[in-house]
Amino acid sequence: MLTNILNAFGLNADSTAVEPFGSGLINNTWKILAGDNAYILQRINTNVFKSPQDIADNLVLLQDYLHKTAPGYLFPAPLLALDRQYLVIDGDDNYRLLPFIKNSHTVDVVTQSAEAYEAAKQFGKFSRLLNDFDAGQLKYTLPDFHNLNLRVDQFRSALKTADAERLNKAAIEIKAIEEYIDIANTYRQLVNNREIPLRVIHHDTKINNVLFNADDKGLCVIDLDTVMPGYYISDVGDMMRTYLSPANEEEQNLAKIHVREDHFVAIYKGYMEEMGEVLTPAEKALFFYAGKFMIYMQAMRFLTDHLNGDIYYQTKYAGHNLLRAQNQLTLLNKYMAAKAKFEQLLDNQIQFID
Ligand code: ADP
Ligand code: GN1
Ligand code: MG
Repeated sequence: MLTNILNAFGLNADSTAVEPFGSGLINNTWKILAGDNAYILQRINTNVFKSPQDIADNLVLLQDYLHKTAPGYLFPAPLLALDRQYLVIDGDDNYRLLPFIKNSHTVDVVTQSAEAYEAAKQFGKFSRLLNDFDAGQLKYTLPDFHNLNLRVDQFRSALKTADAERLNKAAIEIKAIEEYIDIANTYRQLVNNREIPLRVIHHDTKINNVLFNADDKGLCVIDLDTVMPGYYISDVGDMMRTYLSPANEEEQNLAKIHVREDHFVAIYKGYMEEMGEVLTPAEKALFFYAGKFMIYMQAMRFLTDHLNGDIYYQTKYAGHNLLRAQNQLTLLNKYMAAKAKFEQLLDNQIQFID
């Protein structure tokens, strides 16, 4: 089925091995083995990314810049097809090919604080190396992706159109989202604060978007579709969301969700080693808020998708998105309860605002 696509990238489909790969929720990914070479082939989800060409254009700009300013940096950008385009288009489907980074692996759940440290360092390094790149040159591949105000609007619209059964099942979670609305009010203020600049932000820093080497050291960041201008709280917050708990967003036994405080310190250290000199004091004060912001937004997005009839995230069973929302709200509660402990572990050097 992928024969024409592989051929368009100059690979002989008859002598390649193709297997589905990874556990992403958005794109379809295959690992391709062709002799001694390995590749990642991806079909971009165009329900989500309406203009895959914008992604390709952004990556070319970043690749050229990094090539000049940080030549040794590992940046897994797409490869050209035989027609010298980055995308192979087949009807509505858009495909791209990347080099498979040799001897790399991803993990779906953080099992030790060293992984959180390594990943935070990789995401921090990415933004630091691009600190002098004019983020305004980048296209918004997903307009309003982490615009919490808009996510609140989408949630409220879903409340109006959801069917009664889905609404009833989600009554407790809907109430919880409303009770935490202050998190969205803080966001409303920070977008008007000139000390909180737009930077080049990855926007999807979950742990399986970092490649590790055989010694479990961070190699590079991947999944660059959502690289665009944004606030640093997006990246730090998604790390809190996905590295602190030993059980991830798929966990159905909510008792397994808890916050590992040493992992918070690991994220802080790894990220700040790279970005500490770059962030403004106003940004640094938001380091804890970052986690609230992202966990809350993700809970809201899963709940909205549940109310909308599971149209966005891939689901495996009835009620999957509702369960994910419950999971994220549980994490949010535990995260908020750990604030004083986090400050103490950082020797009270920094007062985090709410
Ligand atoms: P999604 O947007 O669906 O999450 P990703 O770009 O993150 O897609 O790719 C899914 C998985 O494929 C990753 O988590 C990783 O395991 C693997 N992967 C992606 N790109 C590479 C690469 N260049 N080298 C090695 N593995 C990769
Ligand atoms: C999606 O692409 P993937 O699977 O890494 C989503 C993120 C969510 C995440 C939740 C474009 O990420 O925003 O945080 O699922 N990406 C998009 O697992 O919506
Ligand atoms: Mg991914």
